[in-house]
Amino acid sequence: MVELSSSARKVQEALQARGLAMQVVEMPASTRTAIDAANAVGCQVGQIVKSLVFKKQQSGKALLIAASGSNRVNEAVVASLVGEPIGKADADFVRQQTGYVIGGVPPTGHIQAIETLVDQDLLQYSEIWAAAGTPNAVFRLTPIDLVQLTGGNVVKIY
Ligand code: 5CA
Repeated sequence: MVELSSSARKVQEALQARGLAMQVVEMPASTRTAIDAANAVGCQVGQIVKSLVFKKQQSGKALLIAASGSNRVNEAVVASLVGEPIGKADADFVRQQTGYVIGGVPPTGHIQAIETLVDQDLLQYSEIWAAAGTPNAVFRLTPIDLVQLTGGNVVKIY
């Protein structure tokens, strides 16, 4: 078994710590974007979980949206769900809040707990794939696993 890089290992350990058997895999090809990840894994783009970090504009807190790879977040819709405007986070904020770089941000295993919303469109699939710490690491899970792992509310994001 090939050893995982340190960021991917952190995600694997976070899953293990929760008693979950999911396996982080490092792919030979890039999984930096949802399209890359779908090509690398051989699934539909919609089955890729994008872990998108936003900043709540009043509280300054991070909000993670676990979105289907084929969807775009409507910031106005989400703002009304969370009760304040949201804006896209910059790369530094993402790193500081999650502990991971853009393109590898996982939906769980962050350096601190982050309020999360889960895109309801992910629930139509029997299996989905999420980033696992680096731009070529992913793990397979079910939508129910995602909801449990993140503690996120399942919502319509557009
Ligand atoms: N590994 C893949 C699939 S699991 C992945 O992480 N996809 S992603 O969509 O969650 O992450 C890439 C996202 O990061 C892009 O959709 C985009 O919203 C965001 N992003 C890319 N570049 C920047 C940037 N410079 N600043 C802020 N956000 C960015």
